[in-house]
Amino acid sequence: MTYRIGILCYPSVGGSGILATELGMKLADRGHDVHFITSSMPFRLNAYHPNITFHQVEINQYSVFRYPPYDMTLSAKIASVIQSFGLDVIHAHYAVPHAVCAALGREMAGVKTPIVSTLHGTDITVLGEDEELKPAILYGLRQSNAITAVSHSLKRETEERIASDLPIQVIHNFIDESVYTPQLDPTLRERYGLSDEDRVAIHISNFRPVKRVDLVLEAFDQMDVPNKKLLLVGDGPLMGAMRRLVTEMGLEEQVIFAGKQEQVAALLAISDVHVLLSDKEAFGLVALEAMATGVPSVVSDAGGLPEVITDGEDGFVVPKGDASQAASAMERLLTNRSLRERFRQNGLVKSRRFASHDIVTEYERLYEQVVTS
Ligand code: GMT
Repeated sequence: MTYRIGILCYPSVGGSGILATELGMKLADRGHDVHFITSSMPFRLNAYHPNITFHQVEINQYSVFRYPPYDMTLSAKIASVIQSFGLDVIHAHYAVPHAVCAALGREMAGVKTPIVSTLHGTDITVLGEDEELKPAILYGLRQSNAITAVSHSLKRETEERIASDLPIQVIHNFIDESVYTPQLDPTLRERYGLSDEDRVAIHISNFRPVKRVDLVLEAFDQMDVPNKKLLLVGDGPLMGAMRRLVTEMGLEEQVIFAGKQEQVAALLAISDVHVLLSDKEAFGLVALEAMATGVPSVVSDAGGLPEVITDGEDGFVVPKGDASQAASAMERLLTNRSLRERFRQNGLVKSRRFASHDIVTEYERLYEQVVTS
């Protein structure tokens, strides 16, 4: 059975946008008719697909509005797509604003199109702390016909923070295994000025405070590893502060800022260890990307990260905020080739648990359940 599916997500760079876009593309490959309803073209949606339609939400910039009415415009767009294309299901990524807009859109269209809402983390772990927003989150979730969370940790946190009776199903994130493979581009290390002797740690994020790039630098600084290098990939609000910190710490020769990159698989493949020491992380898609690329991770024990990385098997899980434990875990991996190789092999096997085929099938089953009930 194939369906007409509307997908709402943040189209810009970020795990939830990547996941929603990859899911849409895989569903389209399986014959579903997929409609992305977003503010701009999702960044990974770069190839034409006959089963995919992109509906752009154009925000009215009328100067009388102090705040452009994005949520309202998105809801109206959802209503118009429901009416024009007869959607069978709407998949909202994030409770706020997307699940709420899905509910408003279906109400405006005067239909009962089922809504599947996927929680990705920050809507619960950050926005959920704001008492003023809680009713909106709860409304979006109560209006949903099915709710999924990307980790058991996020499911627990949603029950604790928002409401304990919400029927949440855990569907872990997946990666496109044709993209994340241990394929080395032999010229790439050289292009970043890296020699064969260099031991390379990599961190990839949006440089927001929650990612604790400062702690990554502190741990890297503490490590006693000859020829150590740190590749920092991404950009975001703390970039300027992190550049200054690198200078203050005298690490200019060892830290390479690679900037925002859309295809990170090749950069992961030239690295020896991946590091992610976030204070909050519902899943940590990048740790899975590293694992599938054959790079062991050192991660904090935040949120869902321990569901992705198994301590002592395919990486190390260290306490949140602890730079010295992170430093010694990175040091162990960077100085011990056989340990690295063992973790790499374990990780490659484990990453198959997050294979796109199985996880897309779980979403398909959920669509069938909400459409037929
Ligand atoms: O981590 C971010 O700041 C971006 C955010 C997003 O919207 O992509 O990531 C969240 O969703 C990802 C996909 O499910 C998860 O892998 C990230 O762990 C989650 N981020 C946080 O919980 C902080």
